[in-house]
Amino acid sequence: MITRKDFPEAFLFGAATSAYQIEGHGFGGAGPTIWDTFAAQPGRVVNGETGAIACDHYHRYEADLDLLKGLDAYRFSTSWARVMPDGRTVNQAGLDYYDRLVDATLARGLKPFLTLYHWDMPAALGALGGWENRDVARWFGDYTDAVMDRIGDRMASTATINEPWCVSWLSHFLGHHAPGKQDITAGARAVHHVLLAHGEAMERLRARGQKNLGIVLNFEASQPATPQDTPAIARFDAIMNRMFIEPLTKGRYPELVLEGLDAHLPENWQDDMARISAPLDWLGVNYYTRQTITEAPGPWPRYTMRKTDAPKTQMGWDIYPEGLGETLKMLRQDYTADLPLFVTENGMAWDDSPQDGVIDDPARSDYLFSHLAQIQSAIAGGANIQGYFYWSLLDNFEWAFGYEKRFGMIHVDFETQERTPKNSFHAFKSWLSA
Ligand code: IFM
Repeated sequence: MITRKDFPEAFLFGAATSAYQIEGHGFGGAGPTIWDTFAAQPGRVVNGETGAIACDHYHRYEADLDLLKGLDAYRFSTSWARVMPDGRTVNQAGLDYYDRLVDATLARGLKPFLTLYHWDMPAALGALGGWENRDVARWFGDYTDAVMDRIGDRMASTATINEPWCVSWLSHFLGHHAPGKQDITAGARAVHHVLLAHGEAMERLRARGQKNLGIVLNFEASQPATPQDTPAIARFDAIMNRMFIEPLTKGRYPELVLEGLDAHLPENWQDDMARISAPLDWLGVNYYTRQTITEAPGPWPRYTMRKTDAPKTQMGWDIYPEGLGETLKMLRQDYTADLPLFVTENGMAWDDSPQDGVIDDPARSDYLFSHLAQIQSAIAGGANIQGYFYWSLLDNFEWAFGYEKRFGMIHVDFETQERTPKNSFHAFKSWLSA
């Protein structure tokens, strides 16, 4: 078993959360988000649940951050709709809250890793077309400035957007997340505008002299269901794993993406590529699982997922730690070379319930340490990986799955808001201090 000492001394260990999933969006003058609109539509979110109360972190952040003592860093997000309830006007109470949160983070010796967008677009901007509207880049730039005016002086690191693939493809083409569209043109426009908004925010952040700027992308390993499915794998890999990193680092979309999206991208998209590919200081890598892919009839992209009998999490996701090693290798070879990487999310949902006040979750400890071993071995092979954040600190609002799926290292009883650290959290903390 690897130890803390097998990692470079400066390597950071932390935990991650996002605003809408934990804060309690009903408090502090936050405005409705596209997730509130989405959850109000029957069948979109399990039980129609929302982030209105979530973990009530808005009132409990001091005690929650106490739990993190002994770790090095805390990855959190600011909520666009809390800071700008109608998408334009600044809510000072929202900024006051983040001011307090950042001070409380620093007071516990934790480095603040900010993500500016983790999916809570103000509903008012969603109504104007959201990510399909090119103006979103300017709206996001204005929001970026409002946040940084208040807390930019204390950030160890800032990411523009969390998981552009989910913000665009999962939400506008696959329809699983807000706004729930299933439309290839909406998907293509959202893909491009998310990148453009990132480019705009990077310019604003650079102009302010902010340091340590990046973006967080999600990646999945893959295997073909049969040898005949290799072409489908290439299309899956292009859309899932290369559709954002290639524009960001090389200023172009992968050929296999253009094969399906060229006709649907906004006019003159090529003119934006220089802004989109401005240099990053680091890349965030979110990794959870592997997919088994097979060819499918019908329109592009003509692939689908196959179920396997591999061990699974509560989400039904295959547990495949080697995929993290494969992803880190692919990134270094094909795109990022020596750019610093952070594993900004990795973790598993499990059907945890306290037994006499104890939550024994050995599967989560195994998941954690087997993924850390992949990172350690990548570093030993020369990869420049500088930190790891477990997803998530707390059980929380798991988007379309509501509160049913528990990713936390800390159990949350959503009736009483009682927190109970799970055994995996105790194991992580003692591993860190050994
Ligand atoms: O909960 C999400 C998070 O918001 C983004 N990345 C994946 C997590 C688990 O699904």
